[in-house]
Amino acid sequence: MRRKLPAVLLSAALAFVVTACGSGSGGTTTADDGKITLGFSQVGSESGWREANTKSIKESASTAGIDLKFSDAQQKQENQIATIRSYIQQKVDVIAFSPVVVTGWDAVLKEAQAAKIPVVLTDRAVDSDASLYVSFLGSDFVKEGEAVGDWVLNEYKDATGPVNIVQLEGSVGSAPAIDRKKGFEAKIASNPNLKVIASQSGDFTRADGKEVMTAILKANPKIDLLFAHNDDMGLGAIQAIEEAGKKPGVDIKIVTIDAVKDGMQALADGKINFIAECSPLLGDQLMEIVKQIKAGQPVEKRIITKETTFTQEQAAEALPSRKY
Ligand code: GZL
Repeated sequence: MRRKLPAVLLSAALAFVVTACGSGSGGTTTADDGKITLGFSQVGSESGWREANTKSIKESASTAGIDLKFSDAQQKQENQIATIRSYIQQKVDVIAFSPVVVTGWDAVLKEAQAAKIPVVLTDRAVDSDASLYVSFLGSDFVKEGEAVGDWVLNEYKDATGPVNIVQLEGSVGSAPAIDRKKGFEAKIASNPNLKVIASQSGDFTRADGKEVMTAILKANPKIDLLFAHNDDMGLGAIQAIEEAGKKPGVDIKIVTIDAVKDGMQALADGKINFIAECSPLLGDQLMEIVKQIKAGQPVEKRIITKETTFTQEQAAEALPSRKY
């Protein structure tokens, strides 16, 4: 005859089963309502690109029914590391972040792995071992630098003398700054007339772009071209160039990367000459990856976003339908 379990034991056993079933991969516990919890650490709010990226992440999480914990690190790696540690303590189901710089992530990624919480990199890469994260979702920054370099090679293919180039680099130590510089400089090396006479970080912000370009204009009377690693630094430099009494896009040609609305407007207005796109709309793809991870499905290690380039004519046509 089956002995009846006392009610208190039965309810305790039931509670354990429910809790166990509700647990995510490894030691995480999916929220009581079964919702996936994603902890996201964002670089900051330094540029129009970043604001569009944040909007994409938040809107896509809401649409996907994923419970998003979001933090803005104000471009400080120590803030990102502290936030990732707090997500580990909270036992979120998945951690995703856009690493402000390439180095210094091994320890915290190992802590997440020990806690059996999968990590997804978005937008920027790290130099940690690839076994420490599930996937990278973002752009190929070397290709973006090469696309700008190709335009410059063509623009000055008939130059008979030196073409003086200024480069405004992104945040020091960040993957986009390192790789855009690498792609651009390797591409223009084939024409010895193309000379980078000054190259300095403007930290991807409009204010720093203006400040650095103002100093470079004072020190260099003949500048033919500016390559800014993002639209925002290019827009800051435009202010500096105009305050120096020169015509941006004419006296000093300007090429940038991102293709956010303000950059595309300057391109259509003739103040910028060429932009290579870098899409910030990573939210939907990130939420798909998060759901695949929780469903135990395989995820590609490196997912590169599709991007294009814009001339002044193409910008005028594209502007009305741009999402960011
Ligand atoms: C690129 C992204 C860069 C943008 C900048 O994916 O990391 O950071 O190009 C942004 O506008 O600040």
